[in-house]
Amino acid sequence: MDDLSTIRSAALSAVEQAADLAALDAARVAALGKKGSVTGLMKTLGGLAPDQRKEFGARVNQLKGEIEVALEARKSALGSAALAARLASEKVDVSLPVRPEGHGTLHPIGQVMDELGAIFGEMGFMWADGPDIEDDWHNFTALNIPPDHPARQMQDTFYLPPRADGTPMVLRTHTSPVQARTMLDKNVQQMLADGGSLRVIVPGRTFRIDNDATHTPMFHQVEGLVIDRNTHMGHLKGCLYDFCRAYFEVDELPIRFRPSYFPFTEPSAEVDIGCSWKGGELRVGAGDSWLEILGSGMVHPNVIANCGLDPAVYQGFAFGMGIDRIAMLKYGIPDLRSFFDADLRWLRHYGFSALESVR
Ligand code: 2NL
Repeated sequence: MDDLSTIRSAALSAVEQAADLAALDAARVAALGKKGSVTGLMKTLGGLAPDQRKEFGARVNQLKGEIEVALEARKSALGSAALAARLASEKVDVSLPVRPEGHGTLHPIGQVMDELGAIFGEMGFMWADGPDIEDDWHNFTALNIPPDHPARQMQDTFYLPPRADGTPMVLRTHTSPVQARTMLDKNVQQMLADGGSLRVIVPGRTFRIDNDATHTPMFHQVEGLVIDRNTHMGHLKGCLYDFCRAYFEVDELPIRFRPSYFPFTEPSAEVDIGCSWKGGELRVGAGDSWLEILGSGMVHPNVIANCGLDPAVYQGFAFGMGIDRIAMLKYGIPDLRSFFDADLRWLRHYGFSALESVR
């Protein structure tokens, strides 16, 4: 039938020539839509004799199928063309040099904290954090510092308004309250009861009322604690020898232990490393001078008991040092106060690239 073949070629050429998806949809509506040419042919079927209807109906249906296949094919061809055009126009030149964006550096204190985490981490210590604002029990009493101890005086400690229940609050004067909280932790106590040992370091901010060339009201400390049933002074010495050699990167580092006093350890010892001041410049690991690095000792039985452990069963050692101080010594930073000036020129000089970090 002429009518059918005219409609066929018009519909198929409209599909073939559609330049975009909108034109393609217009071609679909023109053939198969409610008022479309093929739909119009369908509508004439009702007026035909039954045998003609069957034969013509089959041909119209076939045409409808043919147009649908052509629509699909054109649609996917238009899609690939659009993608190819986008790929061509959105080309990225990867050979262009990067823009000179500024990038930050790590503050020496953060760098040293990372180093401490790496060195003690290899020795099996975990890292613990705790609050800067402490109650007076965790900061002093638990650590065997009695109420009349000079460390508690207003001149040394920042006192805060008490809690609603009257508990006196302070800015922590050392990180020891975090070790106390760790020993009091029920999971840690279970782990010890099961025969394990506790090894923890606590790097963090600490606060004292002090402000001169060698003291800032906020400073940084790292303390370490080991608790089990057998740890003794020999382990303390071995651990601190290994730490000093790893941190200062000197294999033959002279180290000496001097008797000392801390309320929370008994016996207590301060640790010095050998150094020289030849030509006014500090060299660690050689020479005839000594430099005090850290304080240490066997944990006082009162501290063990205050932290919920039986001092007849458990013992251990602890140590503490100033992070700012060991950072100055290792990286030759002359003035403590410059750490906290937030001066970009200083940071560009003493800061560390994130890629140099030990993490
Ligand atoms: C120093 C000395 C030290 C500790 C800190 C400690 C903590 C607990 C129990 C026992 Cl929970 N001791 N800490 C022990 C000895 C020395 O620090 O000169 N710090 C800057």
